[in-house]
Amino acid sequence: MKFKLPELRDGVDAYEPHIDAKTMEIHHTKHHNGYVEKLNAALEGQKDFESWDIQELLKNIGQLPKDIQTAVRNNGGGHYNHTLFWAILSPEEVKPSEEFTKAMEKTFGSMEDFKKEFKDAALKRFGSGWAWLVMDQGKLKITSTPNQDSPISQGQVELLGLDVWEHAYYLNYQNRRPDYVDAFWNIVDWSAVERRWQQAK
Ligand code: MN3
Repeated sequence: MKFKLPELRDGVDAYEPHIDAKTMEIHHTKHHNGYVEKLNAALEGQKDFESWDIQELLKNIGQLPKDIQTAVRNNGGGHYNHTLFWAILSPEEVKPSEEFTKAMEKTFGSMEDFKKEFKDAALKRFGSGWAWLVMDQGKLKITSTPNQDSPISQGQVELLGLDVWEHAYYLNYQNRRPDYVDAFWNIVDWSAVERRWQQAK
């Protein structure tokens, strides 16, 4: 399968001032595109895996030839994680439904508690990686991964992810990762998160 860079739903400047247009442009056309190109290069000539989609590849990294496993983990993960990240962003926050809010409150206490715990996961991730809200064995859970590792490779379903690589925020926020995490909530499309939750339940 030849993988392609997906379009941004709302364009590069839709998330100002929370994520600036320049960061979005570089993040999408350079970083994400780089993952797509390197993933395709790693899979070049791998006839046995031609029909595999990105989820199948990341769920079964161990079945791939040893010499391409790292490339698929990093670049396939990069492609998959960023595709999800763009899909849960909105120019303005789309509020969660009552049903989803209740499920979140049952697990985390309140949406504020959830945000606190999520921020903690995002700040404790040393170096590059991601903070996640996932479904794990049918339950809502906060987790984080290093580099471009994806929860899908651990059998979890990603509902919401935040890229905490410096390339995701450094132009605007420099070392202030906490401010970037706080700003993120202004542009989360909870309806997209909730659709993933409904499918994963
Ligand atoms: Mn990134």
